Amino acid sequence: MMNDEIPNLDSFDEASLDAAFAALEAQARAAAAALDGEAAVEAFRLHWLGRKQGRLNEVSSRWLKSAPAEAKKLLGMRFNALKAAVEGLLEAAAGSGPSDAALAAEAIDITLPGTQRLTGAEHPITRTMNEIVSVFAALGYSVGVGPEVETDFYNFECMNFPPGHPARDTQDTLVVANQERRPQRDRLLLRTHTSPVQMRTMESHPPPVRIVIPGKVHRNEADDATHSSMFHQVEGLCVDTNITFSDLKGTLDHAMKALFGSSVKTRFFPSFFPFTEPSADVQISCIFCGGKGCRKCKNSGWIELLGCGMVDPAVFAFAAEKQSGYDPKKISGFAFGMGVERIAMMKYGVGDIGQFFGGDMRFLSQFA
Ligand code: FA5
Repeated sequence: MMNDEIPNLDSFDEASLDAAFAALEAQARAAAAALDGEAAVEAFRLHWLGRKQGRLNEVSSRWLKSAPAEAKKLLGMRFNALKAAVEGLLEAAAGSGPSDAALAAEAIDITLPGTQRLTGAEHPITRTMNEIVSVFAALGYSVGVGPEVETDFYNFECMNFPPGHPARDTQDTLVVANQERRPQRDRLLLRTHTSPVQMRTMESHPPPVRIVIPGKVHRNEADDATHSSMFHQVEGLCVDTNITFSDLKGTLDHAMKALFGSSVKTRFFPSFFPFTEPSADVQISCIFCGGKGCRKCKNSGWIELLGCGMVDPAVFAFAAEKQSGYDPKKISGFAFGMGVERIAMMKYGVGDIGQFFGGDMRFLSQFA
């Protein structure tokens, strides 16, 4: 960018002025043609148009000031023309973007394979839980949720497990530490089942109620192939006038057929839960051998899948403290609760419950 110093002018006739200005414009054009990058364009601007040390400023002070009065007009016109030419060059250089060489250096090879992003997929437990919920949603059930950290009252007492009742031992419980000073019913624990949400629903909604409640539960149990200390359940509750055990059987038989195929049979075995009376365990015909007997069903032809029963009047009595409509003389209902992992293991032929939670992508990607 270094050009010669601006020479002094000896003669100010038209031809000399033309030659002097043409020489300067040629210098500017040559410099502008070689510009590469923003920094070079800025240097060009300063070199030619800079207020104090720019070449045009120097032309002005050297030539205009020493020019005789009659030449000033001619010189001024040429000066303005040169300035306009330099500004034009600058504008073209600034707007023309990076040079071919700069573009070539930055070029990318669009024929190279791209980076593959993994798309997410529903976890098999989430998928199974959603599938169960949608079977009941199609029957007109709404969906509810409740807290995972629950009080002793909701998890046990109002579900008819009084303090010290031996049925509490069937659900070995993880409790929150240092709550000895609280009344027992207010002490916090990790809910051992989704059944407390039955009561939370009834307390906030008068009958009729039809609701399914998916969620996570915790028990202080040693992990093995079919047990986990954290697992998921889907609870169901239906309360209305004239709800009978036949309604319960018909509903669950339909749900099992929807989940496992229309050839599946169900049978109901007497069982015990403090919050239902009568209570039953539901078994389905073995989906692996069609009921003939195999290793999976321990040669019985049946697999136990969930618990259920008619809502115990003692549970309605707790609900009626907040919602008078739950008068067991006027209404009745059924409830059920199923383990999501057990159902997912059956549906997908998974032999070890721990695989759902191990985070092994080789296992999980099979469900993507
Ligand atoms: C209950 O939890 C009752 N609340 C179910 C119920 C609801 C009965 C409403 C009547 C009316 P149970 O403890 O059997 O019941 O557990 C229900 C299901 O959870 C079991 O059938 C099983 O599939 C699953 N389950 C229980 N413990 C575990 C565990 N440690 N790991 C994985 N799944 C489990």
